[in-house]
Amino acid sequence: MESEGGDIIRCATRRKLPRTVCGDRVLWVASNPREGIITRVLDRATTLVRPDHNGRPRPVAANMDQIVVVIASKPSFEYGMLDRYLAAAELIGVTPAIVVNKSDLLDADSHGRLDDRLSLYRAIGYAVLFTSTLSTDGMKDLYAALKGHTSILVGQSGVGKSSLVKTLLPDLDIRVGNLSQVTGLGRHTTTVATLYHLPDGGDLIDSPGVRDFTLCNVEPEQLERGFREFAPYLGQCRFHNCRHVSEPGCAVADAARNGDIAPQRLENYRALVASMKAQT
Ligand SMILES: Nc1nc2c(ncn2[C@@H]2O[C@H](COP(=O)(O)OP(=O)(O)OP(=O)(O)O)[C@@H](O)[C@H]2O)c(=O)[nH]1
Ligand SMILES: [Mg+2]
Ligand SMILES: [Zn+2]
Repeated sequence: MESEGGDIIRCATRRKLPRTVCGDRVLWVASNPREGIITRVLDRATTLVRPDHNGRPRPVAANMDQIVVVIASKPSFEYGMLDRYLAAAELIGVTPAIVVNKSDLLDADSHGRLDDRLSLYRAIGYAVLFTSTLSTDGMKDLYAALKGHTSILVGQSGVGKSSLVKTLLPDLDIRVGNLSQVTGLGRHTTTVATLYHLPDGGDLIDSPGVRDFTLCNVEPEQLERGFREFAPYLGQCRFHNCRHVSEPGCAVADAARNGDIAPQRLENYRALVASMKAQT
């Protein structure tokens, strides 16, 4: 736990309190020098939740106002996970941004193609940044986007989240996923979410990578609000409970046909609805 003065204090938690997560704000009392007891966990403005190994919802971090979905330029990304993260961000009321890391691995052609595949996100107002921790391309823009915010970096394992933090905060001893040259073992994959302060204000949370990200605590009927460009059409469908899957008179489907919504996004939305139905 970090005090207001910036001291790190080892704290026990009073029983019956909810489990604290990275980014939580707490009340505490000192018990010994440099030791304390957490007496209360303050209400969380926002919480990012994802399923644990057993599929139970588990908060990862709290109180962020920006979710930065990191994808790697190679291997090529899939729309599915990106859209699930974006929907999660929208549903918890947090601004998402998209970072394509490892841009150094792209030649001009593949850079252009990837940029095209992501242009549909720019069109709906999401920031899309290309970064490289090797060439440091785009790092200034990323820093500018993070400054003054509490952001969490999320995405698959190995896309370079910890490397981005390390590049932004070179004085910290942050371990990244280099294989040991000698043994080939000991990949430093991040195991817990950790919050770092940015020098000019704002915080950055590094989170453990996931193979996949699924939405927790979201009902199929809420999902439409996770796709921000659907908003103008919601309530305009023939059926008030239209799920925008195959119903006649669907305003969202019409918008996709007219090119006002990217057909790819509607496809991703429908795939997500189908996968949620399959679960229940
Ligand atoms: N070519 C290239 N490699 C990079 C870049 N950034 C990170 N890497 C490499 O990608 C590998 C994984 O980096 P990490 O920063 O540990 O990835 P991570 O997203 O934190 O992974 P987890 O902690 O497992 O979620 C390391 O070998 C890095 O050296 C980049 O911009 N370009
Ligand atoms: Mg990491
Ligand atoms: Zn509809």
